[in-house]
Amino acid sequence: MNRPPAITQLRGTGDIGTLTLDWKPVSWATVVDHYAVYVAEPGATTYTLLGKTVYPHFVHRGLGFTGVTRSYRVVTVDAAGNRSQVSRSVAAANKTSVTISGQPIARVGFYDGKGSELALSPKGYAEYPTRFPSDVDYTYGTSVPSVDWSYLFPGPADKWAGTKNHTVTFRFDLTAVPEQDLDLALWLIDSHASIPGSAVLSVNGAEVGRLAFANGATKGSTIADTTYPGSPLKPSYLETPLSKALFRTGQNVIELVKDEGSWIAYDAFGVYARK
Ligand SMILES: [Ca+2]
Repeated sequence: MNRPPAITQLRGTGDIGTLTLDWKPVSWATVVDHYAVYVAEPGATTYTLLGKTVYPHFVHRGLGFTGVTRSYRVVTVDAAGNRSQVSRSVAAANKTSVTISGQPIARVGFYDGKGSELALSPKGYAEYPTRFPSDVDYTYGTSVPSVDWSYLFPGPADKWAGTKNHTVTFRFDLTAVPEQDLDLALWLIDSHASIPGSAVLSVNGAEVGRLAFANGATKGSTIADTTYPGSPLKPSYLETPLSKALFRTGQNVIELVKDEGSWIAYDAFGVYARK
């Protein structure tokens, strides 16, 4: 039997809920049927088959919100069914969410995989122009999620919201300038499948950057729950650091301007301090 070569340069990149594996594919001279990806849980010595792929790329999903280091390795299987030796194993962890590691400062909604606690949920988007004619302007502590924070954040591609840019403004107080950087946690239950677009993020009038949203399933405009078996929604988790230098004592303002693409559907939005 002629063994196909093992892959090289296996590496893992952790994100919230997922771990992405990439590797250098074997030479074109090998007719590959698939790569078999194996995982060992922490402390385990045995590897179990995680999945098969024809690409030099695999995403391990559903890993939760607390980082766990697992070991991965890959076997090349050629067209004749011959298996390579196992690749070198690599240890990699999914990321821990700031909603686990941090201390909440100001939040809208619960980080629970549902949008049902927010205004107009689960399918009242057509009322957005009349309920939010000047978009969402939310003050933490006095505004109410089920009344003042729309479950959908429309973009310029949405005719039902006027085919224009939209802004969400989030106001919260700090009793002191933070000693460490803060983190923004923007979780979505879903987004548009092909044009989720992006938004410009500003803090206290200073532009910080552009947040790009992951492709969803275009179902979150009428369904609020990602947590039941078979839910068609595709949630995503966006967490980004915010420099402590951006903040001040008293009222602070975070603004998102959706100037690209279609809507996103919120799970929760919040600012976290580091412990
Ligand atoms: Ca929620």
